[in-house]
Amino acid sequence: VSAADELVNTRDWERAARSVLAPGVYGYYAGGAGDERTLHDNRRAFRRWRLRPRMLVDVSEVTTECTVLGARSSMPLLVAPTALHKLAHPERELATARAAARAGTVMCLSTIATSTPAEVTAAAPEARRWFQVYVFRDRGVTKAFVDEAVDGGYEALVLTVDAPLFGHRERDLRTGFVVPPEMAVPSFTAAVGGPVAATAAEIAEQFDPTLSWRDVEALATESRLPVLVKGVLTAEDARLARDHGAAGIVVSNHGGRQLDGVPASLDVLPEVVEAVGDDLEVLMDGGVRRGTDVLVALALGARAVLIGRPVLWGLAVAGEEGVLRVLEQLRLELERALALCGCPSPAAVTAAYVAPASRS
Ligand code: FNR
Ligand code: LAC
Repeated sequence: VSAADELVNTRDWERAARSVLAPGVYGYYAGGAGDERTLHDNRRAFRRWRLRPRMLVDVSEVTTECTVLGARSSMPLLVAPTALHKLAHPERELATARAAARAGTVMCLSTIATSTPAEVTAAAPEARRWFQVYVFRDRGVTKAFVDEAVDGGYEALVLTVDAPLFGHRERDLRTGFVVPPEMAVPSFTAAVGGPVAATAAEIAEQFDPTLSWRDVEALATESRLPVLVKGVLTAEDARLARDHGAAGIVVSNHGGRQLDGVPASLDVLPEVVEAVGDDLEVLMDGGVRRGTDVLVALALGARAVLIGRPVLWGLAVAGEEGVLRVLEQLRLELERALALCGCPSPAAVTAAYVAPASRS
């Protein structure tokens, strides 16, 4: 796609993706729950902070490299689990995983993927891969997918805890969005016993709403992989996650798609870091669209951030190359922001590099 040359930031990629995607698919990807207040607040939260750069620091060598769950990543920005990549591009999650591998960062595969964990392993064996877990009412289906991820060398499980059912997504109601029956969603097909056209809400009906903290412990014990609990928004739940054996937490409101009216992820990050930041790794996602956003999240105590929608925009516009370009543009933005702040690496970023914006 030659027009991709003009796409210089995530906003450009979103505009381009909107023009190539069917309205129902764009609405499913872009939308949030209810009045989309939380969706918008995720972005606005970053504007409530200002950077405090330091001068005359040697930044002749700046790196964005960092350590996440004990292993190297090219940057503290990872690919969040998002469903149904085939709606964006025929090469689906395989393209996304290859791009993440080339960018040197972690790809988190969704349970609601249009590829199996083993297919993604085969497509991008060199990628650092995590598997996001939705626990189905049929626990056997979940066990089979987790086993496949363990066998395929996935390094961690990301247990999403904010979706016993899906939020009220009005864009999907307006467009009548359904997952086409010919689009294979292996986990869902296994759970319902055959291919069917389903709304997002109908997919979530297969999730087990009895899930509890004991399941966090069981998942860690049975898989022997580190478990990250995704969707924590309070210090109380962060402590519970730690006490039930989590290796990390993803502070997240699911990109504003679940309970409208909860705070922006960035706004609760400090509370979670204060509660458990010394004990486990705290990650965040929601509204990260700029290298400077990554820097602010690091300053507030995040080990790394994840991005959801921008990856889908890159995938929709230009497949693997599109995802790679989105990731690389953000990496370069972060590198520049670090240099201009006088931070030679992500590890150098502390709370001293940000201050609340004065009200204007
Ligand atoms: C998601 N998200 C998500 N999370 C998850 O744990 N499992 C999933 O299958 C999905 N699917 C999904 C689909 C789509 C279209 C979106 C936009 C999001 C949530 C995702 O992991 C992440 O929390 C947010 O996307 C982060 O916000 P941004 O970066 O999109 O603002
Ligand atoms: C969503 C799911 C699949 O947010 O987590 O649509």
